[in-house]
Amino acid sequence: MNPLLSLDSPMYSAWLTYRRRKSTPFYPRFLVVENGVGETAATELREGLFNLLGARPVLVPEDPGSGDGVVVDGDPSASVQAGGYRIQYERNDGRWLARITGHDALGCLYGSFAFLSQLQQRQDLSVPFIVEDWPRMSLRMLDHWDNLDGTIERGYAGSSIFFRDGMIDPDPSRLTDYARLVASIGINAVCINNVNVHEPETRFLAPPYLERLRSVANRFRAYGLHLYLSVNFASPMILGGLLTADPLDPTVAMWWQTTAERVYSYIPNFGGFVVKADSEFRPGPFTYGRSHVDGASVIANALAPFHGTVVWRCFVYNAQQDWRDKKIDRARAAYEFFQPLDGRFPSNVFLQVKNGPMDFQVREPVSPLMGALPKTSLLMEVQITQEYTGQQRDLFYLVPFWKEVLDFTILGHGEATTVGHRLMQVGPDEMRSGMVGVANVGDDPDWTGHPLAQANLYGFGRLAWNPQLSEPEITREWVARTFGWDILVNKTLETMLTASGQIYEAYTAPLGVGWMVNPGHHYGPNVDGYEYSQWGTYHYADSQGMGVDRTRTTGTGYVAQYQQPWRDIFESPATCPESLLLFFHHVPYTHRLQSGKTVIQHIYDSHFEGAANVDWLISQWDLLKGHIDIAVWNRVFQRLQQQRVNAREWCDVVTTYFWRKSGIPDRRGRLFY
Ligand code: GCV
Repeated sequence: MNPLLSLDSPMYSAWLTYRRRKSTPFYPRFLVVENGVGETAATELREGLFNLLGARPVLVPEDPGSGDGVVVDGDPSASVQAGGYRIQYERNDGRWLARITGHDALGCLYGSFAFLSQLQQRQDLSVPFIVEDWPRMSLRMLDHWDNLDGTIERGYAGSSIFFRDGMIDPDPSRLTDYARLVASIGINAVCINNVNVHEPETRFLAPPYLERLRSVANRFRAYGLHLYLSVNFASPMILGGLLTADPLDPTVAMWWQTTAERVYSYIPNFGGFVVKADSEFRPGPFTYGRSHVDGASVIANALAPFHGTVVWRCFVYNAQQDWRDKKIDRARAAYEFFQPLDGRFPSNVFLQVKNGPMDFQVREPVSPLMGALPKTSLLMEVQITQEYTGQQRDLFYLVPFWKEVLDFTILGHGEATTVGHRLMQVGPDEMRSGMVGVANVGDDPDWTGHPLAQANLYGFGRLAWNPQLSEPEITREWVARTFGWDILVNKTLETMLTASGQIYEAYTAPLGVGWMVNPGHHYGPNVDGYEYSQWGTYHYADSQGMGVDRTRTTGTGYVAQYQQPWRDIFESPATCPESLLLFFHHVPYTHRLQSGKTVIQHIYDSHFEGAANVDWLISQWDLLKGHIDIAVWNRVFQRLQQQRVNAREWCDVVTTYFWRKSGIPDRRGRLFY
């Protein structure tokens, strides 16, 4: 836990910070919660209304007919979608009534949170209004890469909130606070353990652990969250003592069935299993000459009687590549493995595809698999935790980047659509879809290590709820809900967040080249850190030029995985978006960009500008001193100071590297080393 923020940090309540409104025409005296709505909605409303309006309404069985009040009830016709709701705010005979009608109990809870959020955002209560909303994606999931010892793979906000030193659920009240936080943005599933399932977590499927996991699931249930677990494909051997994990072996199938029965006997609303198989040295069906369909099916069939789901990851590639062999291209791998399997998975299997073909680099094209699995339930995986985007020390607001992916055009059933629409799709044979975010949460008092990184968690939930929400809308909401109403704070923070990703990109990875990071922990610049490695992660910089030729004509052929028009657009350096130029093309340093600058001059300029813009971020933050809680202000200030040092290091290393490599001087004569 980070000692710099105390536990009563205002950032602990995050966007559920309910500040007292100065004035309100609405003073609810009663609250009616119809049968079946659930206690959670009632508790949230009573506490929320008290904090926001100073009124703690009395719970009554029906509208007493006088005084302001809130009525919550369930009515499936209120929204066509599960989890949907309608909020109606009306004035009758001089009294105010807010009616929250959920499609179901979950809709009532989401509607209650939405109502409180409107009050928080100072919705004008003097005019009656009706709002209807519903979750557009069926699965809205957070994945935690947490281990039983409390460590978090790629975690930058302290230790696990789910595990500590071998213990499950070490801090129940924190878990409840987590559940309400993420439910309030519409998350409905949480996988609490690392997809790299080591020996200790493999044992989660055994009774003593299931007993403890049940308490986590119960806490989650009150907030409509389904518990998922990552499982080890070799569990039948490690846990079951079998001699094989071959998915076509009947004893293996039996083992998964018995295990599923056991899990559901402890946790009846259990969500399902997440599986990383045949990826980065994890066991999988390839060991037995079987396919991913075989592997996923044996587990899916065991879960099916309980309506459980398998989330099968497509992050599969050759992690022992010879860097000398320029024909292999890691970017091609996921498509090559999974596109031919479209339509062959059982209906309770989701394929989980990372947003780009590599691995959450600052800039990657959209994975071509997004448009290539029309007959499969599809989840898009994004990384909220900032492994390659500043590790919650540097500021990087991810929503604009995710929006670009969600708005990317693909072909769906022969018609142009967007990735966002594809993920909203509910198709034949119970086909479903959604988004998964690798969580950025730990036990730091502000949850995310960098207070402003909360915006990424919030933004993920909002986009999984509705990918059509705009970036400014989401940003405005988050800032207002978290920091309240102060024009200076709102405007300044919105500007800082919106600019932050481009600033980071400018001082780190030029024109779509990735992987120039220190190996292992992935923080800080190391241009050749992954250049001569086994991981398939190269930029091929030499004295003449740089970038990876992925074209059909002269390169690795990766471009051919895209549907038109992208296949042609990416194929030529003349039409390829410049932000991805070096991802798709190997070009000379003297190649001219649309700006008229050469690639090398662009590298020099963007790095110096990016580093200078961190000073601009600091100057913006300075404006907010006295307008934001001082502990939070100090914490962000300290992070920004660190970012200034990091950006300078990035700038100096990258510019000096390419100057030495190319021998081409900077037109502006800046200092290299
Ligand atoms: C959990 C990247 C990360 C790994 C992560 C892996 C994955 O390679 O560096 O830490 O493993 O992605 O998504 O499985």
